[in-house]
Amino acid sequence: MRLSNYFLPVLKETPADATIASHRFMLRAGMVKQDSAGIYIWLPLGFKVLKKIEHIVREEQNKAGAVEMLMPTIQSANHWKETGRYDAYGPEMLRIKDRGDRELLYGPTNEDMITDMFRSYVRSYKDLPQNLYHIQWKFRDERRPRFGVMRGREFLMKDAYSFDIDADAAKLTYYRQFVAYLNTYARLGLKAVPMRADTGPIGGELSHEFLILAETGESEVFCHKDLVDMPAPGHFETKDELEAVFNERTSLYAATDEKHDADEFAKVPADKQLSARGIEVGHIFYFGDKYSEPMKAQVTGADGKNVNVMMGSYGVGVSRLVGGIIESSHDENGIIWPKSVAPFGAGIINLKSGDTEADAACEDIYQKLSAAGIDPLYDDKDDRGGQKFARMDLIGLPYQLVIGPRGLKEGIIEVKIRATGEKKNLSPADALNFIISEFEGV
Ligand code: 5CA
Repeated sequence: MRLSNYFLPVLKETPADATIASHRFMLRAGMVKQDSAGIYIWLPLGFKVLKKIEHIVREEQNKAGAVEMLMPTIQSANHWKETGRYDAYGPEMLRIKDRGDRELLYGPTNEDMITDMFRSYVRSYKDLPQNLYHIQWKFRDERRPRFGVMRGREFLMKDAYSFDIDADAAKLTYYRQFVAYLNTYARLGLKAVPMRADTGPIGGELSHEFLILAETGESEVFCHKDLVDMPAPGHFETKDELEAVFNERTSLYAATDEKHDADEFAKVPADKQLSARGIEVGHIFYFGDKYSEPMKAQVTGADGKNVNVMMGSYGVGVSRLVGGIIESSHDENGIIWPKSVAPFGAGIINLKSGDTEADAACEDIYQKLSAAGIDPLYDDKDDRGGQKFARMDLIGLPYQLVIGPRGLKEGIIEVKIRATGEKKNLSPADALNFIISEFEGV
């Protein structure tokens, strides 16, 4: 992409109401624009990152055996009346009436709708297990939308819903999602810690929130320090393997404030006790027949008797993750994208647009990086060098190639690694190879 063709409305000034780094940088880097409280326009740069996160979440869901579908944003109130949640959900739910005075709502979550869908097709234990997910916009009329996309009113969520024959089978599904979540966050460059959590309006007894530690996080958390740096588990299939990962990660203390047990926490060695703040980037639930019982979502078991299907749901805050990743990866100059979600792989800065040699060298490397699938952003604009550097640091692409007439005379261009600030003077061919090799396996 050539910057002269792109839409990147970078702001010089920090917007006054943006109090945390991710919010500030998302506004300044032209990633989002607030349209009304908690509702954002996703500008091209922000949209690109959102789609990359979505893609990784999708791949890991598919690997874990979940099947993608799409439910509508607007739901009939009838499903919610049947489960008793229409009244229970409260003012966070945006209630709508159509022209025929029928009650509708903008979905804050989809348990009720999917349980209704499921019961109309599935009859037998032979059709189980099933785990269906979608990646869809939600609306919650939050009392205090804040921190930009972190606590929005309209936000993008991946939500999966599982159906099993009994509690044991459902717990295995829960473990499988638990492991998939650990792998997902690791691919996003995050250290997310699963913690015992309150189930709130979704319900059930068993649930884990996945939190990334950040001073600006909204949740208060307590955990064993060793959980923070545990590597991604990798992919597993068997019950024993999945259960082993689950047990390993849950044997150490980790809880959000609502589930915190000071006596249990005191048993953690003092030098391993971590009390911190965190950003909730996902939440998984096992709630058995909370929805299948009132909705009579039953299948016939092997013994010929009808039983309620046992369910769980599994949410990832896709749009919140854009802010969460920035919160955990930035410096005073701007964002530092992990390679896996960077909106462009590398930025090319032409220090003298209009100079025949500089233009030709930039153009050549731009073509070659594009052909190699690096998806570069070429700053071909006619701005001052300082302005180009600041803009490139702000938008946080992992690599910068700085190309100007002076270096070219010596046969070199400068490669800057955004995360460390390290600079290398390389021939254009070596610079190209270096960047391509850095993206191997990403
Ligand atoms: N149906 C269940 C799981 S599929 C559910 O709705 N869970 S949830 O309420 O915990 O939301 C799932 C994830 O969505 C949260 O972990 C959080 O990362 C994200 N999320 C929730 N509310 C907001 C919000 N107002 N703005 C941005 N992200 C949000």
